[in-house]
Amino acid sequence: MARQNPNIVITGTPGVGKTTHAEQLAQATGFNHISINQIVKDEGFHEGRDEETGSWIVDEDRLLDYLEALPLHSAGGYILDWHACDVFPERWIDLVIVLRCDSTLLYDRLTARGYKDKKLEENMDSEIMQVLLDEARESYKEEIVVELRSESNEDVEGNLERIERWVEQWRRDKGE
Ligand code: DAT
Repeated sequence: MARQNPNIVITGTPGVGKTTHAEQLAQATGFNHISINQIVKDEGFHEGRDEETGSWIVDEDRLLDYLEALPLHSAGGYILDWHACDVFPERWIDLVIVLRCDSTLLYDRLTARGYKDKKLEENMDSEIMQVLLDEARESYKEEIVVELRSESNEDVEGNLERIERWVEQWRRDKGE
């Protein structure tokens, strides 16, 4: 049976605004917000932390088994929030939002979070080189990948309105 609600990936470099968007979108739509980082930590789907960057070394097989057991592909209505998006099977996903942010702003957000040295440098490079946008475009059909700016509160508001309209349209298209 086709799902009743779409599944949306919100991706982008750490600090770009994924959690901010995902939480507000979940509230507005009633969809389930899945913070992949949180699940990886809570469920122990990792093999410890990378010594240099402090990032989790994720056990993707166990993570995918966990997601597979959710009514994600049958019922839909999930918001998947993670800095990586190429692990989710294409058939699960209806929309991929890639958030982008000016590098000076991102620098301030990441230093405020206590990032420094290699971790800070890697994430700055990733944003400047649009690594996650390219990854999204390589992993999903071009027409479902949308790049949105996330620099101000007004951006968040506008983005949410746009995504909510998209969800309504998706439902209308399904109902036809
Ligand atoms: P992520 O989940 O991508 O790591 P976040 O949602 O935790 O990012 O945001 C990081 C910080 O930046 C947080 O203090 C909120 C702020 N922020 C993010 N997007 C913003 C925006 N569009 N306008 C203003 N502040 C924003």
